[in-house]
Amino acid sequence: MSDKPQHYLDGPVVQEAKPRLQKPLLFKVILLNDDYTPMEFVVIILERFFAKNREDATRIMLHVHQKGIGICGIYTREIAETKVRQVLAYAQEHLHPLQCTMEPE
Ligand code: TYC
Repeated sequence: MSDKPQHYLDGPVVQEAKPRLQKPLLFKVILLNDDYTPMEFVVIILERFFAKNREDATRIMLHVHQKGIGICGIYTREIAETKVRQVLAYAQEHLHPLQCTMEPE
C-alpha cells in the first residue's frame, strides 16, 4: 500500500494497520568471580535477586567460581539494569567486592 496521504475526495480513507510491535531486546546479567566474596553470600544473592532455589544458586555460584564468569538470568533492559544495581548495592553494603554487569544477548 502507498504511503502517500490520501485526499478525502479520493475515496474512503482507510489504511491497513502496519505491525509495529518489536521484540524487546534481551540482556544477560553476568556475575564475575573474585577471591574475596564468600560463596554463601553469592548463593544468597542468586536466591534473593534472581529467584533461584538453593540447588540452582549453588550450581551457578560454583560455575562462576570455577570459570570466572557466569549468567544469572536473561531479562529486558530495565529489569536487567535493576538487577545489576541491586546486586552491586547489596554487595557494597556488605563490603564485598562482587562485580555484576549486563550485556546484550
Ligand atoms: N571465589 C569466591 C571464593 O572462593 C566465591 C565467588 C563465587 C565469588 C562467585 C564471586 O561471583 C562469585 N570465596
